[in-house]
Amino acid sequence: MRGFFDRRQVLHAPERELHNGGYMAYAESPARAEAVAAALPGLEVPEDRGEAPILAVHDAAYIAFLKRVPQLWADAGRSGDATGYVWPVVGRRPLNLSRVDALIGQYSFDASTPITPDSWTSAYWASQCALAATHAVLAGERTAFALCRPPGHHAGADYCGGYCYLNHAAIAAQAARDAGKARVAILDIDYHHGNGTQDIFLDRDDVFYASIHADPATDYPFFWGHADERGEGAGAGATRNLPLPRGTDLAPYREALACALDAIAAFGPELLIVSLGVDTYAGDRISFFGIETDDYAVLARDIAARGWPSAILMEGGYTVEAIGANVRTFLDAF
Ligand code: Q9C
Ligand code: ZN
Repeated sequence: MRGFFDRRQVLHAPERELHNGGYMAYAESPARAEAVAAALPGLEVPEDRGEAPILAVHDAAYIAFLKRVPQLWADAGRSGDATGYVWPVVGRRPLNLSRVDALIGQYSFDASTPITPDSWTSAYWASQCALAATHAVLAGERTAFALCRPPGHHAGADYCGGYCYLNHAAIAAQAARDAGKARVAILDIDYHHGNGTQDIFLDRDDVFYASIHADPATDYPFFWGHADERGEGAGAGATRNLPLPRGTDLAPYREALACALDAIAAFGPELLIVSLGVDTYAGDRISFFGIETDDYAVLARDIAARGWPSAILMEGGYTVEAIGANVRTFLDAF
């Protein structure tokens, strides 16, 4: 299987994150990508397709913000990573604010995406990997892999959050639509609900979004991913959420996966994008499912058996010692 990765994706290295009331070392580390790359010999450097496919999903003002924040942060006399502390949830209305702290509040939804001088560069190349894998599949490969890092599924059209700055799965799906594929499905099997991906396609009927994740009643991102979120307007019925309790292991996970795959089959996609998070792993540092390394082969075969041309994009997975084996096991079986 062809796979894509660019060395510039490890430049982004925030120092710390707010976690359960204190700071801890940033879990979404460059070492994650290094470990996956070490387990997958032969990854290719993606072609540079420019910003146009990114701007087909993300607002131009948000992209300008990502590029500009490090300079604004320095101009304000700050050191360290740019992080916000005010989010306009209450009484939100359009304002033309320019202070960096206000802009971070406007363009993010949580404190998990510090912005460093390298964040844009690393996220940009992660998107290029997703595009390279997608175009490989559009050109006739049955499957291709993109080592996207930083990940993407929590990022919306005009916001970052949850370690995500650019939504690579959405960018890939939109590129496939623009290349003439009428119906694209995204299957999100990261431990966390992909609120950004859902938000981007919520009111559309051309991109189906199905997600299996920890119940947001107990787990991040809390406010999205509940079973009653099924799409809006033209997109009514084109979103499917399958929340599962903490402690879920292979057997119940496979039942949910069969439901998601049946829903995707009823939609009839011409291309499948898999948002692959291996933070469902039993030993994950920040998550609470019970999927073992060998189980990833079972899940991969369940998905591959449906026969859809598939681009597989990396999302989460935070136990660096296991992430390579988990991804490799999934891809080998696929
Ligand atoms: N105390 C992905 O797996 N931090 N994002 C939560 C909980 C954010 C996970 C802190 C977790 C985001 C792509
Ligand atoms: Zn996750």
